[in-house]
Amino acid sequence: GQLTSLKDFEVVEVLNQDPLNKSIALRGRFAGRPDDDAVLLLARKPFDGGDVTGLAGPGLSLQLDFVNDIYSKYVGRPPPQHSGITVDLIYPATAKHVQKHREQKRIMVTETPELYERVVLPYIRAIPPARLQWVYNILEKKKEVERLIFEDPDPVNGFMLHPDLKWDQTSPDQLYCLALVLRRDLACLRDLTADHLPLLENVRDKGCRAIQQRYGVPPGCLRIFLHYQPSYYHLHVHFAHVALASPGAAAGKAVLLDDVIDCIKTCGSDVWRRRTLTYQLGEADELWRLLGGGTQEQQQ
Ligand code: M7G
Repeated sequence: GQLTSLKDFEVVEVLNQDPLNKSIALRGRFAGRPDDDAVLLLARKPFDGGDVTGLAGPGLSLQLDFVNDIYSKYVGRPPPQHSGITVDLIYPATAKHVQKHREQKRIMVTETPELYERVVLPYIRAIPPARLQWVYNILEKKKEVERLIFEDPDPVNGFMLHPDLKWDQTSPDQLYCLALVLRRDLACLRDLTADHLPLLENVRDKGCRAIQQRYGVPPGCLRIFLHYQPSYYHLHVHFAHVALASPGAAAGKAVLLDDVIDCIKTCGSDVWRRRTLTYQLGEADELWRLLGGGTQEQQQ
């Protein structure tokens, strides 16, 4: 349901604090539902670059911190329209959600094709389909309909483009969009072959065009990538502004869509099945345990 305040919410655990991103992740419970965890992500909104006069104007009250020669520092209290924070709620949250947002050691792992077939593929196949409910809600136009940026309805090469959950759509230089392919038979990077080149190129080309038309951000300002491992195993492509420094854009997590395409063209159709892939996982990730994490062999 819809909330108007958090009066019935009780914080149980601070999962993570990120002063650089000005965000925190909390675990909590709602009154009367002691068994259901909620994950709450709070972040300060970026300044709206289009409305600087409203921010640095009479609405901003100042309290002096110190003055030294020509340098001074204040604590400013912005007017309400500039002091918003984004509040993302996952409720009821699974143990997996809690673990994903809890601060944890990151570890690099190397996944050979053999490990993929023996460990990772069975892990992916065992994930309950309910995890993808939000994806199917979008594809079936039950949710986020008014947020749709672009749609190509082709059953084989089609996709839908939406603003990602992570982006509040205030500033284009924080742009983050998500393309979900319509077909449901592709889980991740490992499934991609030369058969899917038209799909991948279609997502790239039409996704770029739609973003330029809607937000004025040109293709040269977009970092377009897939995650390996993703959190959700229904093929999707991230479109993020190149200026955005998010952990999801880092090596060991993001694989550029152009590299995915070029690799298939230069190395052969089954290259993503044959490659050994190195990536990072959280220590609390189930996959890390399945891959033998924590054993002496891996710790060396
Ligand atoms: P991922 O690579 O599977 O996992 O990306 P990650 O979360 O580790 O990056 C899934 C992407 O879908 C992320 O960028 C999420 O922010 C985004 N996302 C997740 N959910 C549950 C939603 C949603 O309900 N709506 C939208 N628009 N985006 C979502």
